[in-house]
Amino acid sequence: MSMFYLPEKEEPLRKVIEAFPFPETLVGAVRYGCGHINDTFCVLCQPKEGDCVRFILQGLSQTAFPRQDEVMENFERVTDYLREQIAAQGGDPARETLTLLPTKDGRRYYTDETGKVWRLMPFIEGTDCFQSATQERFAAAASAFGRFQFLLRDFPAHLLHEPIKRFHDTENRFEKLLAAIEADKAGRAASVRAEIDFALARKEDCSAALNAQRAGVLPLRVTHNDTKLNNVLIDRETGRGLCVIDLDTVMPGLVINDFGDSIRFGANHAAEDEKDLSRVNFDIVLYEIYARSFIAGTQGGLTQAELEYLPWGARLMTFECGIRFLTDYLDGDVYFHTAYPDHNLDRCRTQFKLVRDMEEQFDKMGEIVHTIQKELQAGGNEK
Ligand code: ADP
Ligand code: GN1
Ligand code: MG
Repeated sequence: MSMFYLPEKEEPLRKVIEAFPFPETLVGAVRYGCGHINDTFCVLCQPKEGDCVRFILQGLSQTAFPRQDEVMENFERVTDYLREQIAAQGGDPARETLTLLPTKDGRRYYTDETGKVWRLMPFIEGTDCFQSATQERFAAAASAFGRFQFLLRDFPAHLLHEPIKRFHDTENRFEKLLAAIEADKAGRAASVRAEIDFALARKEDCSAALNAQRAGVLPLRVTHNDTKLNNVLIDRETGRGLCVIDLDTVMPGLVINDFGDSIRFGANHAAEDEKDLSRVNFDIVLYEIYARSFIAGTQGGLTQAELEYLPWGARLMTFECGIRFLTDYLDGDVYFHTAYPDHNLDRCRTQFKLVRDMEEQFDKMGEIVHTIQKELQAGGNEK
């Protein structure tokens, strides 16, 4: 590893890299991607013959995932299952789902001296990962996440751990916000009164989906739970949503949340941390495009109640994410990666702006789902 390039601040990674049997000459490793949770690196190797090969080396966040063994057990079970399903559908499992590459001593991942898990995966080449939507990209992501739901429809949910308890329990997220306001660990509460008031005024909303779940109206399914546009790799050649990644939160959940989290992140033209809120606007055209491809991608897998609640999924995931950013801001930025002191606050503000927009257009959001449903039924009857 003498000529190997590693930025000085990443020196601890050297030991991790040594745990894996990389082919031939290691060229370098650099931080990669825009995830807010894990430590992701791209490792470059030069084999004796042919082009350089890239790998993704990822260390799991110990803050987000206290039970790292459970995350990895889920990861393996889900990807093993997906590999079979993809092959059965005539797809290419090596490109359409993630694969773990073993350590030198034959383990499926490496655990460092702090207990942090590191996993190595082939870099899925010929794909792009986008931070903002166009109509084409958004439709591609929607089909991929809809298909993901379809492929996992019969996955035995009891085999899955719940790596983050109450992950999309919006009522509990609200309680955590109240606790963070009360504790005011970073001394920031007084400066974000407007954001706190915005959240407090929406306490009742937090129960909209949970009440329906408790009443047996919305079923639990195996869901992804983190369906941002940058958690799907899009095939550069075909433009298709090829591979759903970031599988650490796959667990039983509500399908409306998978729909909603995608809308939260993608159905607008500004970044999640845009400072100029006049640029942050919920785009109902993108919403419609996503809804059409997502519903089609599930291949008739959604119940009538799930379809009815899709708009709530969007509104709730956006609100919940806003209160999570606000909570982390009040806690002193301990959960999400941040690049500057007010980063979580800027993110919270974009989410709350989008919530306001969605509230204004809520009826229209429901009508759009109805229209799509009719279209798909008519299309189905024609066949
Ligand atoms: P986080 O939980 O921090 O968001 P992700 O698993 O989403 O971590 O990975 C971060 C980024 O790394 C992704 O957005 C994507 O750009 C890239 N990435 C992850 N796995 C792969 C892969 N197998 N091939 C290509 N790119 C990948
Ligand atoms: C995190 O890991 P990443 O960046 O794909 C977070 C999501 C949030 C999202 C906000 C495990 O997703 O829940 O919605 O940031 N993931 C976890 O951008 O907390
Ligand atoms: Mg991610």
